[in-house]
Amino acid sequence: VNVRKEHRTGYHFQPTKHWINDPNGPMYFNGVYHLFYQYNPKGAVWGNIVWAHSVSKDLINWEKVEHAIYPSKPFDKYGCWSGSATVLPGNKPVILYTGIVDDKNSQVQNYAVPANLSDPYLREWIKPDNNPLIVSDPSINATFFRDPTTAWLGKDGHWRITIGGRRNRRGISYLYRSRDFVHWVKAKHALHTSAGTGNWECPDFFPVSVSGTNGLDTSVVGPNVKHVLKVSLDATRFEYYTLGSYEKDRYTPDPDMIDGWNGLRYDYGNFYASKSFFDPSKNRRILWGWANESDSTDKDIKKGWAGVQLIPRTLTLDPSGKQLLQWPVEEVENLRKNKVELSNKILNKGETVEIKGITAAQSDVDVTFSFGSLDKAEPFDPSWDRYDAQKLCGQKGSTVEGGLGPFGILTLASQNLEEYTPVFFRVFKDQDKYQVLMCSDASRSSASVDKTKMDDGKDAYRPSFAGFVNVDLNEKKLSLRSLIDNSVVESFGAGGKTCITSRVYPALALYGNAHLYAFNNGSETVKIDSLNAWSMSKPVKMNH
Ligand code: DQQ
Repeated sequence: VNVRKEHRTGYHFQPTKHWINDPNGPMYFNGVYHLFYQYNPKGAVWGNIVWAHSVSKDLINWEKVEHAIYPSKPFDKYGCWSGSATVLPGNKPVILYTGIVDDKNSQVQNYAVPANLSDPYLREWIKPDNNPLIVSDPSINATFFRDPTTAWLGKDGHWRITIGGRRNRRGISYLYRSRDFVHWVKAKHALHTSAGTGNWECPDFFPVSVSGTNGLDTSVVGPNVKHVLKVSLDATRFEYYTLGSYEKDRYTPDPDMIDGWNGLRYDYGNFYASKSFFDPSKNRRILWGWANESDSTDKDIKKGWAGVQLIPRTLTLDPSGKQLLQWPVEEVENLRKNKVELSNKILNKGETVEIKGITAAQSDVDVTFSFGSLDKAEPFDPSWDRYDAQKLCGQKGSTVEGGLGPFGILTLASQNLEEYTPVFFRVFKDQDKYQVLMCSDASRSSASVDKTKMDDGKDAYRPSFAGFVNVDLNEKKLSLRSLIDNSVVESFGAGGKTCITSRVYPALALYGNAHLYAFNNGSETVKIDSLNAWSMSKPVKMNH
């Protein structure tokens, strides 16, 4: 394969070539982080799926090792799909994954264990002969029965896992219990279900602390704990999560949670099949998500690769208890160099200021904007769909003048702004409160001839991704951090309350030709209180 370098990332995880999708079985074991992922060893399209495997000491520098799990037995002959790792007492890792057993995509759950626990990289994995561990019963549609989670241990000494599926249009998270991790019995009740959501892929279920920012081991329960259930919606390719309580092996979302399409999302952009794990070395919960390409399959094949893993994020509960916060793991900051700073810079309506001195194509930008008043916020039209931020951003883009906002940054911009991906805020007044819209708008991200059509004739996928930010504006400030990496723009609004990832394919703003600007197109003057930006080095080890 002749791999095209253009648009490959500098510091995001990707193999040297071919297709990747879901992160699988992330874990920390004896000083080493393990990332497995869905991989096609034969091409840049989905298929022939194996678990590729990379190891790291810091979540940023990765070393490739042998594929951990690949089709070889009747119970996984047609594919080794997603799953999770659990470190059992006695420090023994075990992987649960979905095996495809026929050409109809019938699914069973299997396990694999390291061949040699004293190998620090756990290169070789064994699939014992008592697989499969779990087969579907007649109440389950075997083609929608996949992606087992990390197991948690109940006070009764029994392990639990949940597995995604659906019954008609109802999304389901099946619950299984086991005393010995080998014999699994389906519980009478599912962990949770929700009508009308369609098939649930890659469920993730874990506790978060209500009294601090430490992450919790997956088995922790108690009064200071809330639970999170995240599901990936097969039908729309986005994920949503709820916060709730877990009792008697049932999960109940809190009353104010939206349990469906309009639910909270980890990321309002290109982010799917995510999975979290507890990192005991730093007492944190870490979230991994996959970002697919936003280009045609033809283009993926031509460039010889498709898909990246996003920068792992630390996950904590917002002090309000109403949502999660995400922030790039601190280790990514070790890649920062050539810091540039700006402070107290006024941006009047229509002003754009260039942030010079960094390699804008591969950078980390952290900025706080302030404004003197909220009075100019535009009224929020009651006819707008409160749950369709993306539609609103499509209408009210970065060039559409406003009152308070749009203001933000123009990432991956060409010198004369023929192309750019703006990440910005726009504040609306909605009766007695404010609505803060955050956008990451790919619609002008590429000046190439195919900007409206992809080369297979389909409309280019250049969405105006957006989400609302549930933030208190009392201090009249809004902060934004973006990790920019050639074809990735990963943004964190208001300290990680709202996150949006875009995949974009600039034609001009490549490498040294990419620029970064801050802008304001609202009539209210805004100030860059402080801006710090860095060029990002390439990790030393990324030898995939
Ligand atoms: N990808 C895997 C499945 C999972 C889906 C197959 C989600 O196990 O449901 O590659 O992207």
